[in-house]
Amino acid sequence: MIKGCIFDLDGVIVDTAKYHYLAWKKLADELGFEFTKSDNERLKGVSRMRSLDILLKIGNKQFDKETKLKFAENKNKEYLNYIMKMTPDEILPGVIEFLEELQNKKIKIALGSASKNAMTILTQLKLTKYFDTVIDGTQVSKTKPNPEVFIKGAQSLNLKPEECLVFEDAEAGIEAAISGNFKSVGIGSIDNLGKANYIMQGFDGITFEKIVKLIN
Ligand code: B16
Ligand code: MG
Repeated sequence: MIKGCIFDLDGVIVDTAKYHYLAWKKLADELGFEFTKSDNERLKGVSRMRSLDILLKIGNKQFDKETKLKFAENKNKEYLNYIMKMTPDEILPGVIEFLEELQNKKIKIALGSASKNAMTILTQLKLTKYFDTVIDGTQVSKTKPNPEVFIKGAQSLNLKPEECLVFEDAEAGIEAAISGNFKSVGIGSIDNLGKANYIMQGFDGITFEKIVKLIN
């Protein structure tokens, strides 16, 4: 029986990928190489430092650790300029209705995100009141596909993994859910999320009750 839901943030609750793209692109421009929107797909769900490594590989550039930390810090400052201008209008369609349905049904709610900015984003979107617990990039040492973020989420909700449903838009996130023994819903395409128990385009028009029936 599902007693809790664990949500990824970027690509599930809000599209912050477009701001990550603009901030990483600024760094690529400064370093003199092209970074496309299709390249940006490879950074979804990936931690900040791992994202930087992928970006530098695309540009065929190498730097020492200290320089890389400075690049990541500058990118994050640029990213936060966008994040601080976000409003609740940017919450993806159907998300609030879905969270309210969960609250009404006494289903526990967790966030499980790789982002170190997750609390800032939830605050900007006025969503903190819905979450019983928030596990973010500041609390995990192993990134998805390792299930650590979801396992910590379930533990914090006092639930077993098999009692939780994970919502994820990244392939690594679905893999993390499966390896942690969670049921999962993929938000996006069957091409990369085919291993999820159920796949949908978003929360618009969908209910928790319907999903539970479909995955059982
Ligand atoms: P930050 P998620 C992820 O969020 C993003 O998809 C990914 O592109 C980003 O690099 C990562 O957070 C770290 O973000 O730089 O804010 O710590 O999908 O796990 O909610
Ligand atoms: Mg995501």
